[in-house]
Amino acid sequence: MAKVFPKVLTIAGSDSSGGAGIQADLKTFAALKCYGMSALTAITAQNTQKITEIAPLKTNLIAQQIEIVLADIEINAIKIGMLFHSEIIECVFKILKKIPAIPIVLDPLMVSSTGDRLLESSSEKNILKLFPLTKVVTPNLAEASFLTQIEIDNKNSMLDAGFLLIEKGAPAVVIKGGHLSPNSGQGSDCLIEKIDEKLSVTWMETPSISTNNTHGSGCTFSAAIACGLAHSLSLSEAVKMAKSYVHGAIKAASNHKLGKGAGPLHHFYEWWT
Ligand code: PXL
Repeated sequence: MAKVFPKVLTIAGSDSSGGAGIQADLKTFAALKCYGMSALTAITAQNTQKITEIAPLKTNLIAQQIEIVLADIEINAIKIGMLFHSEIIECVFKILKKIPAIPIVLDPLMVSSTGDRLLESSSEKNILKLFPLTKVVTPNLAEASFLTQIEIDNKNSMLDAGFLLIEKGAPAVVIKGGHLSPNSGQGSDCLIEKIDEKLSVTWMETPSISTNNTHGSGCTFSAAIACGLAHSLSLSEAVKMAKSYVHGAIKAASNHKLGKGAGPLHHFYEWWT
């Protein structure tokens, strides 16, 4: 009998250097045994050192990419990455609100590690509009802090920010605590889920890796969660699987260093050594 793979769509920007954005998402989908599809929101010209140009696509073209795929293919999960401005947020919102059954993972990214804006500053708060449509939102500390206006400098303030993001409409949130305690040797991520009106908190620790080959790790993490959900894992299982995959891909990246700046992850570390 023909084997059916879960099908996952990413709505995100293109990274010409292949480490982040749509390229990271599609590699992650393939590595985690999902059939990947993409709706491009913007094109960036970049390498491992810098971004020189960002061009958003017309919203009409973005809408058509998503709608034509949805009209034809049964999709098991959606990942949302770079949206760049409010009109794109609005366009994606209008389409996705019509398909409440498909789990959506939202990476609310705002600024790249090179300091370039992936979401215009005037549009940052508008990303909140998408929260109620999602299964989980995956901010880093800076994004969680910006969206809640809470200064996050320890695990308690990380939790406060997570609770507030749930109040703001997300059914669940994973805050990526990467830079919270750089000397502890541990990375602490926190999953907060609203289950039957109660909040459940799960802390997940991983030994931190000293490396700058982390370009696209946030994209890869949210894409991997979408794959877990598409494979019918529970949210906490999907997040744990995604953490373990990203950890392995960062660890293996040093054997495949490319570029002069922040290198990409090794998405296929389980196959190519
Ligand atoms: O890693 C965040 C990110 C997401 N999407 C695109 C990017 C980047 C970072 O550079 O270029 C398209």
